[in-house]
Order: sequence, then structure tokens, then C-alpha cells
Amino acid sequence: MNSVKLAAIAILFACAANAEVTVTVERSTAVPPFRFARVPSPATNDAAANAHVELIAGTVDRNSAGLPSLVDGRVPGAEDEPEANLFFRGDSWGGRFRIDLGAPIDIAAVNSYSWHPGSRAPQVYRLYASDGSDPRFNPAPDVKSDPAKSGWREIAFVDTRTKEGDKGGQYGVSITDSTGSLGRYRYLLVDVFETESDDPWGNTFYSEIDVVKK
Ligand SMILES: [Ca+2]
Repeated sequence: MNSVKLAAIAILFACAANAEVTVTVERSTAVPPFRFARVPSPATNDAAANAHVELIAGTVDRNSAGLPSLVDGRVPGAEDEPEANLFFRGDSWGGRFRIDLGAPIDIAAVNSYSWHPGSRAPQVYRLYASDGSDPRFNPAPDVKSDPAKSGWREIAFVDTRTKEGDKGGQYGVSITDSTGSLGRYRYLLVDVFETESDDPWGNTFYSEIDVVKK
């Protein structure tokens, strides 16, 4: 295991309408898990703690803990715990789900966490957000339609894959904005993609998603 790679921090930039969104990515194989230098550890009292998570597209794997495990404040205790993660069915492209925070809030950060020893560790997803007020708002755009055309704003594209090296481990992703706020939103739409299609096991083990109120 290359310690330099383990300590590596990748920061990707994406342009948004009026601000600069930063995606901070960290990876670790240490225990206790999910302790990073810059990405906060998973929280139990974040703004998504009581959120409702609903499937829009794709099929949740029957060995998965399901969508509620994304916001239950709990993370796996080991690197391969299907019953403690959300993941989509093997040999499928991924899936799409919506997080309803109950009311619009000013969001400072969206953080996502995953853990697996292999190719189900990295995270690949597109994040959209909406306050639901756009007359065109569609709460459940199907996979053939672009959410950006139905009242959603694209916040970030996350891709933590690396071209070489061991892909396993814990990944922490933090999406923030140079203004301190990603915006005021009630809904998040997460469009998840498999990390590879060389074998049926490319769907990420997502352990938790945190929404941090400003
Ligand atoms: Ca969890």
C-alpha cells in the first residue's frame, strides 16, 4: 500500500452559475474508519438525519441495507459489509434517488462516504438540487431526462476513481462552495453510476450521505 497515495487529496473544481463549487476527495485504509484530514467524519446530527430518501430509477441490490442506510448516521465497521451500505444491483448501470430534507435549507456542504476493499469503493455520481419552486419541477425525472431541464440545478460531478493503484478503502467526499453556501434547497437528486463494468461488481457501497446546514 502506497502511503503517499493514501494521503493524497484530490480537489476538483466545477463551475456553477455564480460561485465555485469544490469537490474534496480523500481516501483512507486506516482504522478507526472515516477519519480524514479535510473531509469531516460522518455525522449523526446533520440536516439529512431525518430526511426521506426515495428511489427514482435503478434497482437497489437485495443484499443492500437500502436507501435509509444513507442517512441513518451509521457507517460500516468493516470493509465489506453489504448490510451496512446502499448499493445498486450487480451488473446494472447504477441508480438515481432523491433526498427530501422536508423544507428548504441553506446548505453549506454535502458529504458522501463509501467503503469497500475493491472497485465498489470509489464514488461516481452527479448531484443536483432544487427548492421545488420551479414551475417545471419534476421530483422524479427518469433516466432518459436531464434533471437540469426539469427544475433541478446541477451542483457537482463526483468521480473519485484513479487510473492506477489500489482502488479499495474508505472514501470521503465533501462538496462545498466558495461562498460558503451551495444554495437554499429542499431536495437533492443523486445520479449514481457504477465505477466499472468489467464484472458485475461495479456498484459502490455507499455508507452515508450528510447534508450540512450553513
Ligand atoms: Ca449509514
